[in-house]
Amino acid sequence: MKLYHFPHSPNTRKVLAVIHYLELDTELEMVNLLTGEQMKAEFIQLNPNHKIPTLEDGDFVLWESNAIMQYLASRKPSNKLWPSDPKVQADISRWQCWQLAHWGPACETLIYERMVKKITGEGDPDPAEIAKGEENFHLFAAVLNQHLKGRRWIVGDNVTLADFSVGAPLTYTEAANLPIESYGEVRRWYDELEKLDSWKKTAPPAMP
Ligand SMILES: N[C@@H](CCC(=O)N[C@@H](CS)C(=O)NCC(=O)O)C(=O)O
Repeated sequence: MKLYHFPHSPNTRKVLAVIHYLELDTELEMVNLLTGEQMKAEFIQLNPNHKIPTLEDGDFVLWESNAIMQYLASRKPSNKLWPSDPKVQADISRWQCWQLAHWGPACETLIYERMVKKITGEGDPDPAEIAKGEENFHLFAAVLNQHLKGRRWIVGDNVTLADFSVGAPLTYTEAANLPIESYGEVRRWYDELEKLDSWKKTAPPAMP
């Protein structure tokens, strides 16, 4: 199996965390987003959305990070990241969908405005975008904070794909000044995630 990735991308990080946690034998090929390698014809043939992560397993090509995580986890039956109980899987899937639809975009707006624009020289943060990002961040952080009360992990008693998916955008809490200080449960849970070897090993290198 080969994973096309970019080490600074939160969507890459959640997939790499699964690979490390389950010790899956996977070849890694970097697609440098800063130099536009994702627009090369060979890559567009694999993923017409020109986005990483993208997985190649023989002639099966899969894109969308959360789908890749589920596919990889199902390669190792009876693991705790993606237990086989349909209700548990549905619950994990629910949080992965929530991340993709609501939580991720709220965080990404702030990450783009406050961090990515600086790196790519795209100018100052747009105050209207920051206001929108912060409003959405607070809306969804409150949902997550409430859910985490009395829970160590998002679903059940063990770390699962849900924690990797929802945790990934918080990689850039400090760099993008994500306002999590008033969400004590989110902070406590994310600190726990940061203690895992599979999370530590996938921390992005310093930005160029
Ligand atoms: N929904 C997709 C989003 C993937 C995504 O946005 N990838 C970004 C990096 S985090 C990317 O490759 N951007 C390059 C581009 O759009 O050209 C997923 O979860 O895999």
